[in-house]
Amino acid sequence: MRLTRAVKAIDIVISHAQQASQKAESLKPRSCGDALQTNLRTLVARIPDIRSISLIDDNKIFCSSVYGQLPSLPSGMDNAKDKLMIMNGNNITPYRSLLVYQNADNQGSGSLIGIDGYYIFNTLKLLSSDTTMYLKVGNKEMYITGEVLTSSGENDINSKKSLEFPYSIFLKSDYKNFISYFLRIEYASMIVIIIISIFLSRLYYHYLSYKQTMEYRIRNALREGKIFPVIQPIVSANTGKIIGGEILMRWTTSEGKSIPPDLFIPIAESNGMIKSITTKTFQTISNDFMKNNNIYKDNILIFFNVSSANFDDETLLRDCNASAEVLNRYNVSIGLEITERTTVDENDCSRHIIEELRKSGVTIALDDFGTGNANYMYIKQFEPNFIKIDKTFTRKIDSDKFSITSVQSMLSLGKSIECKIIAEGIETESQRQILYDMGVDFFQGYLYSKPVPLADFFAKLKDNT
Ligand code: G
Ligand code: G
Ligand code: MN
Repeated sequence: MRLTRAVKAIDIVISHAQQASQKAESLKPRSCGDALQTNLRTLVARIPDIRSISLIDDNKIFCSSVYGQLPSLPSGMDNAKDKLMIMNGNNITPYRSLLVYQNADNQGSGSLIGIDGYYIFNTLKLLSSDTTMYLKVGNKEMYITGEVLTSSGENDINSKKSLEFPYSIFLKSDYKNFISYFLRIEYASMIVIIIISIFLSRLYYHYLSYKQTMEYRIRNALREGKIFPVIQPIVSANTGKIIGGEILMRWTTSEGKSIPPDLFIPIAESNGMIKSITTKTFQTISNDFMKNNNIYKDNILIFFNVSSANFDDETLLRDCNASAEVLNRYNVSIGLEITERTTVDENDCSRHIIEELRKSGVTIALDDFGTGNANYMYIKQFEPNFIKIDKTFTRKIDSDKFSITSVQSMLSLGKSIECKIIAEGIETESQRQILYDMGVDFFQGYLYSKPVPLADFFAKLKDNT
């Protein structure tokens, strides 16, 4: 762009010399007299940019606008039209560079026009601004300082050749110039780029540290189905028939390692991911029953574990209602297990949610009863349909007096508030017998089944006669 403008400007300067030579030659000079000299000087005065006009014949200067002694023909000139030559000053202007324009025919007659180098390098200087330009004619180069150098032979790539006259203009690709140009012109952009880079690297840093967090890992695992539900059947104490089951989460990493729920559920509760886990679980289970597509003769009760965080907003309510709509088609109903590990605060929000859940026909069980610190408070708050006896009591039921007393007290509490009792963690026939004799309504434990994939549960339900 700047090169094009420079060539245009220099072309104009040289065209003035061309003009001068045409005018001088049209004077049809024969011999050099006062009249001719005056005419030449008048042309020099009238035509811009030019410094001298000399007339040549037989390759010799015979008349000139220059006062005094006739200048000698610069060496290297031959008969040619529109020929240019850069000179490091001559005897007319010893300290100033000069661009000489020559127009001569085969007999060596014509004219020689001197253009002051000042017009050339000043034009280049004006257009150069930050990167240096220079003019090249033959093997000579004229710089914006006015300096004339013989070409080293290595030229910068960025150049433009004049189409009218035999010269080119080069743009000096000077590293230092480029940096200073960039800093000066692109100063604001640099600041913006630096700020954006800092911002992006901070963002990336946060992203990297976020990737280390459990929140990220849980979110990813949920999306990839690495956190998935299994179900443990719950059976009737009287008939041994499956009446439903408890949904329990499992996490198997890509490397095949399993992360126990005792580890990731409390973390998910503290970072809020538990809500996403709950939502995903309801969706998965509904889909599984839909795929199974079996309408059960006896109602099946599916328990989902929920945490106090699930009572913060209406997500749980929406999840339950959406799932109930699907599950009810198959004669399956929803139960929620409320753990005592973290307490659900009694406030307007939780009260409202519990009330609405009840209206939607959701069954409520108090989980891990007697192990936390909310048991009797929860009775009033949730008016549960079930109390689940924790496996710590079951484990010692045939040896520990305290466990027997605790279970007895839970049974009598259950009777008085019309609440059914489920005993968890039944592993042996002896435990089953004792708890059965005491009056427990339902059993859950390894004696019947470990938590199993939903498909296995559906198969068990088929044989459930
Ligand atoms: O069977 P298991 O060892 O997986 O259960 C460990 C604990 O994790 C249990 O106390 C159970 O209540 C809890 N848990 C399992 N799945 C869920 C779930 O989906 N939500 C909540 N809140 N707790 C769960
Ligand atoms: O806390 P919650 O009751 O929701 O969790 C039930 C837990 O008990 C699950 O981790 C489940 O795997 C485990 N569990 C279920 N049946 C048995 C059992 O018979 N013995 C033992 N030790 N654990 C059991
Ligand atoms: Mn439970």
